[in-house]
Amino acid sequence: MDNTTPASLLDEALQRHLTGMEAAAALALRETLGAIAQACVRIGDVASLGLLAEAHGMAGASNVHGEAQQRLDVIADDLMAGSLYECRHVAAWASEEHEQPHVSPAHGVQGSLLVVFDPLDGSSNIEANISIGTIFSVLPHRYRSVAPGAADFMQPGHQQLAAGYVLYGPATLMVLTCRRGVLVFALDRRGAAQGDAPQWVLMNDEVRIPEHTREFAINASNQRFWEKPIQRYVAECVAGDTGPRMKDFNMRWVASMVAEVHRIMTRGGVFLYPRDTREPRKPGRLRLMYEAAPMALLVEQAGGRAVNGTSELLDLVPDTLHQRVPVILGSRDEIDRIVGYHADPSENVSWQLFRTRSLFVQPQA
Ligand code: AFP
Repeated sequence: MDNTTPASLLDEALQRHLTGMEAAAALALRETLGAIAQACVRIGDVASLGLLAEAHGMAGASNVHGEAQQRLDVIADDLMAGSLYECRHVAAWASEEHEQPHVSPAHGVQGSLLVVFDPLDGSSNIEANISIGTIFSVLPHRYRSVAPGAADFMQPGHQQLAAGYVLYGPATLMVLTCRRGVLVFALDRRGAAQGDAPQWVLMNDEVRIPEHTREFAINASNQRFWEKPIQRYVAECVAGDTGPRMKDFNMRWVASMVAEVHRIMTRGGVFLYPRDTREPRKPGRLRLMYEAAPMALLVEQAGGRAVNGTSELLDLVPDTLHQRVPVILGSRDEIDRIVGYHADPSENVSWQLFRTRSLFVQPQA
């Protein structure tokens, strides 16, 4: 083991956690999650060095969405690909940074798993030294003996075998589900001075998202593009104890989905990146396969709910690898309410309220 390999605490915890699962399937999952975790330790190392490692700044290229790549996007993508390349269970992987999936040269036919990932979510926050993260999803490679193509990845989120994210914040945390609840690991680097490998230490194996909340997260600069049910929901939150909700709400927006979801995992809340009318061709901002679906599985496994407004995110069958979807997730009671508003968008739309109370417009005299 070199000094960047996380020690076996993660594997020991997963062995216990996966008790009862068929042995070969459990081994494949453990080793694959170990490979992902190892890549994330290295990504975290580079991210934490920032300017010192010349990891800040633009890479000078664009990704498949036409977004300018940061150097750290490219480094993180390479580190993840390198780790998956060596993992004997991974037949192919797909990333935000590439148009097409990569088939493992050595394991493409026999590997039992597919991995989809966003190597560095929230990368526009890098230079501001705000929390960023890696999001990953593990799917079955159902038709083994043939190397997988893009069509093999087109599986609805409820078929994910595991999903998770690593948050590179003040602490480096991995939040993981293998469909048996949600586990939180913290990366312990305290042995580094003695040359000990960093260790993923299990901190919590019963994450529950509170059903009730007074906190929501949305990019309010898009307000004029929102559809009626979202206009109504936010207007009612902003109206606080003088509106129909009869309680005050608090708003947060980090613009880093991993940080946003982690806050919800910790204390509840609602995260919305809804459908809007800006670009009708793009029904949402976030990507189904490596943002929405893995986060939806985590949230549901923690007792929350994740929808696109009308349907469960985990039921959506992707059309393309980089498909975008509206995302609304978090505390169950609030998501139930928002789905209700979508079911009958004309019901009780508080346009009166909205005219007098906007996010940034002061009430008119
Ligand atoms: P980047 O990785 O390009 O910074 O995108 C981050 C993200 O996909 C997600 O993490 C945020 O919730 C969302 O975009 C932020 O979007 P806005 O820029 O509209 O605030």
